[in-house]
Amino acid sequence: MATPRSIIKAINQPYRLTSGDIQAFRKNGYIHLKGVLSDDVLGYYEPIISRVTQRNDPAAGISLEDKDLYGKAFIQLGNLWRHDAQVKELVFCKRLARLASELIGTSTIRLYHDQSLYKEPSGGITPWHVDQQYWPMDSAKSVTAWIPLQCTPMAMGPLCFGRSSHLKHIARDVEISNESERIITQTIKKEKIVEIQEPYALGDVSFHYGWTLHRAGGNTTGQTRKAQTVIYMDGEMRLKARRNKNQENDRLSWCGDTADGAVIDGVLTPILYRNDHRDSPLKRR
Ligand SMILES: O=C(O)CCC(=O)C(=O)O
Repeated sequence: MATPRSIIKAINQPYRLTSGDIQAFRKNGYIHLKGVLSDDVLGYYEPIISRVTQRNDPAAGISLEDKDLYGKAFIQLGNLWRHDAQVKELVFCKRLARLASELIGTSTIRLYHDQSLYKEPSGGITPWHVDQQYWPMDSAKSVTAWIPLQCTPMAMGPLCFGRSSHLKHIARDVEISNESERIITQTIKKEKIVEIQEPYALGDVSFHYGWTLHRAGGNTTGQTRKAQTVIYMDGEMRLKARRNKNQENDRLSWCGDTADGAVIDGVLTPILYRNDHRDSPLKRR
């Protein structure tokens, strides 16, 4: 069945940022925006994303106790847009891609990949980490949209950000692990970085830079914490020499046959938004 036109319209119309929003994002390394997606939009896409995640769960059949730290943190499925045409509508939508473009200040925005992150009931913490440790990108112009698919109280493990930590070069070579949790927890105390963790209402979406420190608490509720993410990068992002095995894995997964130093411009990383400057971003919603 085709997606209702009202839904397609809603996910492609602009969300108006203020200049204060953009400044706050660049200073703090993250922004938590209210009312980005309507109840109708989430009510429509949540069951589709959940079905795709369930059907393709790479760890299906393994109980929570038998999973490693990463597996306890969440069920993770990448590039749902390749599995389902309707999920593709949301992942490719202009409302989110435009926000990404305005926040990081690029004239074009490219998809890096999307993923669902489902924290099961009693699911563990997501340890402190930086995303760009995993990404072979030659600039900091990357941003993740974190889209909870239900309202997410503190007990479910919403994202927590280290304010302005993207400017500090902390733990950039440490992959997500018990060690990243330990090292970053200590450094945050030492550097007096403020931790911001807030509940998300339905429709709230946050954006964080690839170098922003973040984590999530465990899910102490009896309900799965469902989140979809879309990772965007500058349309001109180039492939850099890999610093670790994670970046090499990501190159193989997402970067096709891009040569070192070239723009990451493959079939998996299309341009999603071009800012044609006809419509100023800095108007009130
Ligand atoms: O959903 C989570 O618990 C972690 C998400 C995350 O680290 C990210 O989207 O970058």
